[in-house]
Amino acid sequence: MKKFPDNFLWGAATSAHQIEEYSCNNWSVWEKKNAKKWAQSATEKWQLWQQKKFPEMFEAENYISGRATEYYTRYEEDLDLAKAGGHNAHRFSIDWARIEPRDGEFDSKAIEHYKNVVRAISERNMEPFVTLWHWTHPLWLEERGGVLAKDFPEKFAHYAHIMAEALGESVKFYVTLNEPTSYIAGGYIAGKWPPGEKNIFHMLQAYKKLSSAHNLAYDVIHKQQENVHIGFTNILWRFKPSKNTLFHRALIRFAYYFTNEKFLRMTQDHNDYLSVQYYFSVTLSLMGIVKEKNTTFVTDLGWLIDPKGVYESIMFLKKYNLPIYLTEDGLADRSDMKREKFIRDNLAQVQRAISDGADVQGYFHWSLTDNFEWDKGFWPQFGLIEIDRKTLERKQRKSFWVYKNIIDRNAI
Ligand code: IFM
Repeated sequence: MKKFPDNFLWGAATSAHQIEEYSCNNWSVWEKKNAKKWAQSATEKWQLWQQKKFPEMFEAENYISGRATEYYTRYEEDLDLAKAGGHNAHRFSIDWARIEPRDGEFDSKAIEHYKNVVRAISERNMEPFVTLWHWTHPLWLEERGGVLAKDFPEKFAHYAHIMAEALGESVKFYVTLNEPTSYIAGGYIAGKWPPGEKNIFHMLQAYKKLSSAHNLAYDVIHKQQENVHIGFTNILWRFKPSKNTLFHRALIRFAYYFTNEKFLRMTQDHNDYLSVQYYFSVTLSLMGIVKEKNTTFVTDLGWLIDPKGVYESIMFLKKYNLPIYLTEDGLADRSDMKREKFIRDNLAQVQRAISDGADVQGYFHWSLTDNFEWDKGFWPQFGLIEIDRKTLERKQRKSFWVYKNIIDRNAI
């Protein structure tokens, strides 16, 4: 058995829009606008084996978050389950749109709600990891340009200040922004996420706005509390060239810079810890990402399972000499046939990185329960806990207990 460090944080990660019922933000509007189109284009998007296995992808309803998992009202039940799974930490996010539904107007009931969530986490002896922006913001802000709005950084920092003040000393870990580069790619390059653009100029502006928002919020929260740990979560990609030419290698370097590095550089000196969110490796050709032909080592979404990327991602961050947390790690695997091995293999890579000197201090599985997977809707199921879509009944998957066992031993 290989031990993890003492006081290692073990938990699961979630995000507001993916589990809370009846959100009203930039994403809820976006999904309503696109649900039909996504259902109709499922044949082009997904391979035959996926279409057969997950016919819900052809229904518009699949793409509407709606009542989600009713976490907003059932959070205590889910936190009890996390506790029963041995978790000593829990990552969740606050929906800014609930907190500031109109510009400058803060909803005291919503603030109180999230204070109660933090209290409920702490009462169960779990460390709250609070994300302030997990891709959703208020509609009034989206109408002004979303992350490109002139005052986005200031507005975000003000909201961060309000929340940090309300939550006080009960929160020691903040995530300002979740995977800003995924949002930038989805919203300004691929055009499949809000605001649905394909505009390189706006993409570059989004890097600027989001990094300023992070840096400002970092300063504002630290002014209030010295001893909190603040960072952003970073999606890290593993790229492989389709051919071994100089040109292909340069292409990989270019892609690596924009996905894994640029945001990190733009927020240097404004991070108390660094984060790894690694989901897959991809092969890049001059035409873009090569469609994965392998159907064995892939998740239900067709994402290639490649644990080496966990080690590489951690080692890439090691040079910054900051604590590292895996703030998300998971897979869509409805039948739960692959999750156990996935967790063990990935944690073995974490161990390897620790042995090689990386200061990894925690791991959050994505996700605690099945949830709403953005433009893919409900069919991809990432949960340690399965949710029956009709009754919303929660049921631990086998991997839930495997993960518990690892946590109990603090070892694999
Ligand atoms: O569901 C998402 C999450 O919101 C951000 N990271 C990746 C997950 C899986 O796609």
